[in-house]
Amino acid sequence: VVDWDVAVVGLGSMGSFAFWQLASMGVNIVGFDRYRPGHDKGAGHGETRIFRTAYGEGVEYVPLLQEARELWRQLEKETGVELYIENGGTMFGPADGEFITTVQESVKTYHLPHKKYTGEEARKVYPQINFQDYQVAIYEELAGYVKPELAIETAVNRGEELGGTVFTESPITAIEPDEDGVTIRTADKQYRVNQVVVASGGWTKELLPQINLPVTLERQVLVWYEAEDPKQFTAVKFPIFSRVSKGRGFYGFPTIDGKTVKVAFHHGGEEANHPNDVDREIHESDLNNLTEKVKKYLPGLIPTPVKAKTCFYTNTPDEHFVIGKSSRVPNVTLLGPMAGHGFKFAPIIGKIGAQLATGQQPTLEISLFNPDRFNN
Ligand code: PYC
Repeated sequence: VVDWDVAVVGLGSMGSFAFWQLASMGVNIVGFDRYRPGHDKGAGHGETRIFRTAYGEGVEYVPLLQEARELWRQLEKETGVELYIENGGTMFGPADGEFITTVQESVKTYHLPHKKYTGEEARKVYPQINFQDYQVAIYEELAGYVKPELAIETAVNRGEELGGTVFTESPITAIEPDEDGVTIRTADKQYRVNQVVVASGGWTKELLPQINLPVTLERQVLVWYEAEDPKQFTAVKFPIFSRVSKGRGFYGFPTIDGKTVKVAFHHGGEEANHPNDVDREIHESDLNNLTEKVKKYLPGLIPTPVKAKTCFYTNTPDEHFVIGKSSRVPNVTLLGPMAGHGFKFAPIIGKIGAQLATGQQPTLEISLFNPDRFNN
């Protein structure tokens, strides 16, 4: 006898959306989170997250992003909550850089609405950003930002409304799959389910040691700066931006509070082995390099940080996601780790998780994310 058909372990970015999708299918479903969904202890917080489809990390991601966009809109429609603001996005970097080259390949392959500028042209269109002459900028219409904490809470609430059960403040201490199903344990209880969807990000490695995932955590710091003239940085005037060069990124958002602009580096943070080891304090050294970048690229911001927060990525060796079933464990679907660029995909990854956990073939190609690919 099982307690539920499917359990979702981790109601963060991917898990909350899998929970919604499974509940939408009418599956008898339970979700567990070690904190409260929408918390700031993992990788799903910080007020804003980038959405973009002209993808610099691989052309293969574009169909997933296109369906993710539709599903962001679907959750908004079902709940009446605004989650995705499509204010456009500017990706820029050296013309021959891998990121910009792949952005252009994505645009070309999928006919994505866009404009291409030289650095000099881009400075005229978006004077808020001091594009360099050697850079090119690709402006993409179908880009913008999503609201991470609100999105997670909304997906979980919608899943509950559709019949799902949620346990918050309930850390799972063990996942024990066998040929007939899966036993999952908390500190004082055990439950039996037919299938489990594991979406526990940085905690996945310790929960499923038998998969031996070669992932490492990387601390990241998000920093807010005040704008001299906030009207220049509203979503109407200012797109999200992402500048990648030699594997490291610098990205930012329009103001959402009418005063400050959030920016951050993508990669280049300290490594950690476990979420508990990620340093949550903010240090002077976290802010200095970013402030230098702000001075160089965003002259309309006052280069004194006014707020900062930490989060972490769970990186894979090839920077692609881990999605699917592993041959090492039966009845388990892995949704993540997401290698530091996953949030925007949450609705489609949730849908794929729901398809896999109910024995369906995913409608989109996911072989790039095969959990068995590391051969370790
Ligand atoms: O995918 O654009 C992105 C991103 C920025 C920071 C983390 N991921």
